Amino acid sequence: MAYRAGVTRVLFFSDTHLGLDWPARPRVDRPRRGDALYANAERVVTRALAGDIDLVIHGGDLFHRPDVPLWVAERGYSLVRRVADRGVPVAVVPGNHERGALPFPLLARHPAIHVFDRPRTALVHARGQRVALGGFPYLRRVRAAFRAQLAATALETAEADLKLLCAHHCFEGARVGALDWVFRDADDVVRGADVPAIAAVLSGHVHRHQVLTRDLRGAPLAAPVLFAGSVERTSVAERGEAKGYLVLDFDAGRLTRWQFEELPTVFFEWRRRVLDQRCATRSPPSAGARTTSRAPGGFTRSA
Ligand SMILES: [Mn+2]
Repeated sequence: MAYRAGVTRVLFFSDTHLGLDWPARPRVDRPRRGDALYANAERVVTRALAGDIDLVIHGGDLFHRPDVPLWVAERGYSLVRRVADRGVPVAVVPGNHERGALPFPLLARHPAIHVFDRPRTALVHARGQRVALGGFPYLRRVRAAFRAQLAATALETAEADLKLLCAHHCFEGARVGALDWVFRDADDVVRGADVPAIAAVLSGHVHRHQVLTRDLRGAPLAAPVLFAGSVERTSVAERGEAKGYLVLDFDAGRLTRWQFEELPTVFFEWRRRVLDQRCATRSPPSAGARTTSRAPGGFTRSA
């Protein structure tokens, strides 16, 4: 994408799920989805440092669990700090897999890292523009609470040239799964009518990349709701989905251009090799490989 002066360029990614299938000392020698998730998160960070990105937002589920081991937290935060250390502000929304609170929060402390650990608005400067980033952590039954949470961020009344809401929730009309499930009116789905009139809503949680511009009755949303999707497949339900991240251009407080940049995915190669390995042995280990029993001969890692 050609770069134009005066435009604020935002890189948005989410659902990196660091820690999923990422054992420190694997008992079974097989490809790990954890390595694939980390590799793609690192590709996104490399892209963020290309020089044209003014601001980076992570839409949540940075980590797969609220209690990841320290080494996983250190690797994840070091990716985020790599961006912040270059003076590019980063905002992170705690997701449902983090139970609304990032692990080892002190590791995220950095003047250029903004964590929505409670409803708040962070003001950052990018290319002479005042950018207001509002957000609040994932919470259950958001539908009834959304307007109050949004008000508590004070995003809508902030003095800024560009306003973005960072979220980790389902929004009305979002679709997931091979059967194209549509989120409608459950208590964990945000109403289309509650979307505020700002430049854009950037949300994690929904692992399929998509952009919503209308509610389920066809009425235009007050702002586009963009999902970057997960950086790699986390389950077979995501088959058929391209994986990647979004590069968004904002001009005069409005979204003027968005581009989905695709990442390589090795999920099906991983799955084929795991199934091959299971077929090659008469007593296969469990898929999670978290068993206490010894792996059968030939499976134990020698190094
Ligand atoms: Mn997720």
